[in-house]
Amino acid sequence: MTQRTLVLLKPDAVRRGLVGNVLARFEAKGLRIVAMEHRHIDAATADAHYAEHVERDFYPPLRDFVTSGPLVALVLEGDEAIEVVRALNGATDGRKAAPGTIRGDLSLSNRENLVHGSDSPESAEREIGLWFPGI
Ligand code: IDP
Repeated sequence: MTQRTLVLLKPDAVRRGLVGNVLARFEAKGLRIVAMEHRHIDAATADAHYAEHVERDFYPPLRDFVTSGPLVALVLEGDEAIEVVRALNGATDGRKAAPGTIRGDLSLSNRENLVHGSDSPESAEREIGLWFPGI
């Protein structure tokens, strides 16, 4: 089933010059970029995006991180795109993520783990509406 999913290339990806590397993996897999924007978000946007995490202990440093510099937000489309992107991203903690995944190959951190991908069709709809209300 064709799906759309919201992906963020977080500020560490931009700072480390890994945007091209990560985008190439999604494109090589066959996913299509249907929207993309370079943005530096404020705390209110971070809170809206991570609404389910705002009360968690790990959230204040996560908010500082995602607002620390520009990121690249995009919408990817393809067959089973939500699950496929999550598999390409790898486990949340870069130290534990499998080699071959984005986080497993390129991140050594639980927080600075380069990418976000929507975790369900409901999240994808909500997040795409938040980041790209026009599409
Ligand atoms: P996900 O991005 O793999 O879906 P979530 O559990 O939704 O993981 O967490 C959102 C983001 O919060 C993670 O990608 C990571 O940047 C950060 N995060 C999650 N758990 C921790 C933690 O235990 N310590 C620090 N940061 C965390």
